[in-house]
Amino acid sequence: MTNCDREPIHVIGHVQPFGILLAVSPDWIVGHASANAGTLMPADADALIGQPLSALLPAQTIHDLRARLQMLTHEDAIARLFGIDLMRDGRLYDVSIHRSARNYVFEFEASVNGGGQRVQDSELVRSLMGRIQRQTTVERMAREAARGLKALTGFDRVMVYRFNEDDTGTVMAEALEPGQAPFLGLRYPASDIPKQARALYKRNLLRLIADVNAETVPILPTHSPDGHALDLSLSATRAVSPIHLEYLRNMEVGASMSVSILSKGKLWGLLACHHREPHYVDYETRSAAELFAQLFSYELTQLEMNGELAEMDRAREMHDRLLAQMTSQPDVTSSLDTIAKAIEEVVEFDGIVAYWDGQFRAIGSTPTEEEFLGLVRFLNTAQASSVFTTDCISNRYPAGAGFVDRAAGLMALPISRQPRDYIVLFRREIARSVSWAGNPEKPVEVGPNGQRLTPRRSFEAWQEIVRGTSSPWRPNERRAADALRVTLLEIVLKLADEANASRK
Ligand code: BLA
Repeated sequence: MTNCDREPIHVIGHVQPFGILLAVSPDWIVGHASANAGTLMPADADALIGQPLSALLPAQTIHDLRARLQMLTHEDAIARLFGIDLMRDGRLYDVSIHRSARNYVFEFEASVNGGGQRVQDSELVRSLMGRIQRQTTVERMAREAARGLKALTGFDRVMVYRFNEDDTGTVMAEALEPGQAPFLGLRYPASDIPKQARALYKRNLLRLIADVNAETVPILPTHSPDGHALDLSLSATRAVSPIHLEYLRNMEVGASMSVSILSKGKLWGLLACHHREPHYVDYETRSAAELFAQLFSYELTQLEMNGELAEMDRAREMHDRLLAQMTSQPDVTSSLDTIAKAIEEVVEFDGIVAYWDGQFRAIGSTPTEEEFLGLVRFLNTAQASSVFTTDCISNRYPAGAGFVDRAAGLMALPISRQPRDYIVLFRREIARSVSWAGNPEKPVEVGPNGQRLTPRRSFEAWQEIVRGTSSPWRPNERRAADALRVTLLEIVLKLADEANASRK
């Protein structure tokens, strides 16, 4: 765990100044109030604590709020009201309600459009979704989503930030104002969005930082009488980590918003928005942005799944063909051409070796037989009962450096019961160039918060040339190889049986 992973963001004890927060017990006694509560109600925050909410708000308001609690049907549910006259004095507010432990938490924001924005917003979301649905690649879909969210929320810059397998992230699409320097294609270290933040963003899908320089408002008291700080995980107006505010200031950003993109239960990425100046987006429009991101996530998942299904179909066809062709051949090494042609259709590779019963055969760019024998000893010790992949052989097997000019990555398919016989696919090195935002080797400095880590100051693109590495093996390619291994194992056993039978 890094310091960043320990930064307590869900019990931060403050809201942003655009929000007013009240937390009440199950019997509606005020337990916490943000220090600015006096701007809404006729008493200061201190004086509200311990009072029944019914003594503080008009009866009709209490009735309206109570009715909304029925919408809190599951643990992470959030109920919303737009443009309601809380004090019956003509001032309209948007309201967010959720449960936090045993409390009900109410958050109020002065309403900009008095509830009238919703129809316009939903009309816009509908037409934006039409454009998204027409796209046939994830990249194009992401570009439409960035443009769409920019139109909906008015941010200067909207990015689609996609998490890689190692939790680093890449800006894969971007919509900008003229004259802004693009971040498109830049990669950011995993620590920029620490673990607990990524976990939180799966539960609470949108966060707005309306002004990175605004003074935040404390929630009173900091701890309830039973010693707990109020859990703000689902809050709409939560203040954010000072570390992250420093990061945004370093980036010369005045306001930030991000909306989660979930796919198959995972945090796939974020729609990340920046503004050079402070930028408040009202709760109605934020709710529309959240809906837009949910619909986009759904379309994205569908598109990705369709691609996977098509690939699985091809893998199945390849199998059937292989099975038919190989049963007429005497052994694995002599059918290597057939095998290579079949695999080629589902997995990309530059070289292939069959090693069976002590016989070596190679096609394309591979290690020599001598080099391969060393590698087999290593593979035998690796978890050789299933498909084994690496995109950097020399990381796992140092002697691999000796043939890096021919093979940098491998996928090994063990094809006998004992780890001894293999089909191994090789990929050549690609000197990949990764553009990091700032030097990733120096992600941190000591900052105003003492010895804690602070984000790196420079966001100048920093090129890292990755050597000795092949392109990564995709999960789909692994799946196809796994299925193929089972087929090959079947064929191999059958061939061995036949050989035995003819010897008798
Ligand atoms: C949160 N970091 C975030 C968030 C983003 C990023 C999008 C979500 C909050 C928001 O919407 O602003 C990072 N923003 C990015 C990236 C881009 C961008 C990568 O626009 C790329 C274009 N951050 C650090 C380090 C630490 C850190 C070293 O760089 C830790 C010390 C912390 N980032 C950090 C924390 C949060 C965060 C604690 C959570 C903020 C919160 O929700 O309270």
